[in-house]
Amino acid sequence: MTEIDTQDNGEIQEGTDYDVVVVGAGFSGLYMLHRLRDELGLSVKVVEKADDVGGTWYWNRYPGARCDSESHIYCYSFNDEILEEWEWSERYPEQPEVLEYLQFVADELDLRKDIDFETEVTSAAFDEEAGTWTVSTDDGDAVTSQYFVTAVGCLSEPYVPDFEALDDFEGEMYHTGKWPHDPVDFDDKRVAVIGTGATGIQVIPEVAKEDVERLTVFQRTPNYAVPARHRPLTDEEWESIQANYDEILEKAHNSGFGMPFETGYETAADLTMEEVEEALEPRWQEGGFRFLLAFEDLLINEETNEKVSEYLRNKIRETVDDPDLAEKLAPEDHYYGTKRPPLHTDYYKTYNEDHVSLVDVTEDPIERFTPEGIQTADDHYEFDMIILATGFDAMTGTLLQMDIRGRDGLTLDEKWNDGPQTYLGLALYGFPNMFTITGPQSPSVLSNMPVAIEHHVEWVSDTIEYLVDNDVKLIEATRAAERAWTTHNREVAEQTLYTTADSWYMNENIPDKPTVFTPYPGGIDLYHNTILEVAEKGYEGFELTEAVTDLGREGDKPQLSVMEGD
Ligand code: NA7
Repeated sequence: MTEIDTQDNGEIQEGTDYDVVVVGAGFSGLYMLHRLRDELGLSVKVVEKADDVGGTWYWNRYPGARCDSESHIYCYSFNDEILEEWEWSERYPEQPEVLEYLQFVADELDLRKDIDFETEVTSAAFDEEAGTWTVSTDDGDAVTSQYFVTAVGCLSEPYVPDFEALDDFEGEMYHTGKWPHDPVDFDDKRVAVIGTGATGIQVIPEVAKEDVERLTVFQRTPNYAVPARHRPLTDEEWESIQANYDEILEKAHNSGFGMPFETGYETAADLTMEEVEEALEPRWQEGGFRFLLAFEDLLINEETNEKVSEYLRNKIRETVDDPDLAEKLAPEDHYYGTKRPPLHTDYYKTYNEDHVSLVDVTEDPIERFTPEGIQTADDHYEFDMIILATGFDAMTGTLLQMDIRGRDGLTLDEKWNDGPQTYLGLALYGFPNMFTITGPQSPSVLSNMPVAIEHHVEWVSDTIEYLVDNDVKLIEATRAAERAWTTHNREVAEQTLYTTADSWYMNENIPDKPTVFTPYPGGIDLYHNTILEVAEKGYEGFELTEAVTDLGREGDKPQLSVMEGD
C-alpha cells in the first residue's frame, strides 16, 4: 500500500484511502467526480489511462472524427453556467471541439487535481472482511476505497482482427481508436481502410480528400448511412437554442433516445412506397438522427423497416455512378437501424472518385498481410498505410480487461462467461459497492450518451448519499433481481429487430464472445423511470447491509454465469 496524499480531498472515511475510486475521466468520470466531491463532500480519486481528460474523445482523433449527436444536446445539462458560457460552433461537434469542451469543464470545476493521469487500473478486488475495494494500478500502487465506480465508456477497447501476418506489414498502420496525436501525412500515399462502420464512413471521405495516390476500402458488410448535413451553427440558431435550452434538454432527457426530436408516423406498414418516400424526404433533407424517428415502429416491424431500408438503398443507387458498385454498397443483410446507424458527409459520392476503389471481402477475402500490403484470395494490393477502422470490443471489453474480482474472488470474466448479467446495467450480484456507469444492459449506446451518463451519475451519487445518510455500509444487487433484469433485457430485445443483425450490439464483432444483445433496448425514458422507482422503493432488488460483518453469508455465494433457464 502506498502513501496517499489526501490534502486535496475532504474527510477520508475511516479505514480506506478514499471514499470512492472512479476509473475513467471522460464524460462520466468527470461528472461523477464533481457530484461526489463537490456535492457530497466525499474523497474521490479518478484513475485515467490517458494524459488528459476526454475518454473516447481523447483517443479517437482520426480525420473526420465527429459526434453524430447534435452539439447542443451532446453536453452536460447539470450546470447553467457551463451551458451559458460554452458556445458550440457547428451542428455536430468535431472531435477537437468535444475534447476542448471537456477540458473546459475540467477547468471550470477544478477536476484535474483529483485525477491520476497516465495510470491504468490493473485490478480491482473486493475485500470481504473489510468490505472495501482495493484498486491496483500499473505504476505499482494500490489504494482502498469504500465504493468502486467504473466510468470507462462503452467503446474504449479497440478491436484489431486476427489477420494473418498483421505484423509483417512494413508501412504505417493505425487503428482509428488509437490515432496518433501528431499529424499523419497522407501525401502521395497508397492507403487502405478496413471497415465501413460509423468510423469508416467518417474517415473514408476525409482520407479521399487528402492528396493520396489511391484509397482502397475493404468492406465486409455495407452500411446504411443518412446524410448528416453538417454545417456551422448560425448566431440566430445559437440564440434560439439558448432561449429554449431548458425545454430542449428536458425533452431530450424524457425521450426514448435522449434526443429532443419528434417522431413522425406510427407505421409505414400500410403506406405505399410513394407515401413512405414523401414521409422520409423532409427528414432526409434535414439530415441527422431525426430520420430514425420517422416511423415509430421502425425497429419492431419488418414491413416498415423494409420500406425505409429500400428508400435508403435507392438513395445509394442514385448517388453511386457505377451500378455494380452501388449494389455492393447497398445493404441487403440487415434492417436499417439494427446496427449503429451512421451519419455521413459525402460518403457514397467518394466512390465516384477515380482514385477510390472498393474490395468486397465477402467475394475476395483478405488472406494475410504482407510486408508490402494485403494479399486477398484474388490479388495482392500494395500500400504505404493501412487504417484499421475495425471497431471495438464494445460495452464489456474494457471492464473485462481490468481483472475485477468480487466476493469469493469471483472474476467478472467468470461471472460473464455466458454474457453480461447485471441489475439495471448499474450493479452486480457478488460485487458489492461497485457501480458501472453506462454499463451493459443499460441504454448507453442506444441513446445520446451524455443523457444516459447524467442519469447514471446522478443515480449513483444519490444512492451513495442515501447509503451514507442511513449508515449503510454495503449495497449489493440480489441474485434474483439480476436474473430478472438479464431476462427482461433479453426479452425486450427479442421483441425488436435488433436481434436479427450480426452487430456489435450483439457482440457478434468479436470472435468467441457470447452472442447476446448487450445494451438495454427499452428506451432511456422508461429506463430512467425504472431506476428512479427502484430507489424510491428503498432500493428494491438490492440488499443493504449496515455492518460489514453481515457479509459473506453462508449458502449465498456468487455463482458462475447463471442465466435464467440454464
Ligand atoms: P464497427 O461499427 O464495429 O465497424 C467495424 C467495421 O470493421 C465493420 O465494417 C466490420 O465489418 C469491419 N471489420 C471488422 N472485422 C473485420 C475483418 N476481419 N475483415 C474485414 N472487415 C472487418 O466500429 P466503428 O468504429 O465503425 O464504430 C463503433 C462505434 O464508435 C460507432 O458505432 C459509434 O458509436 C462510435 P462487419 O460490419 O462486422 O462485417
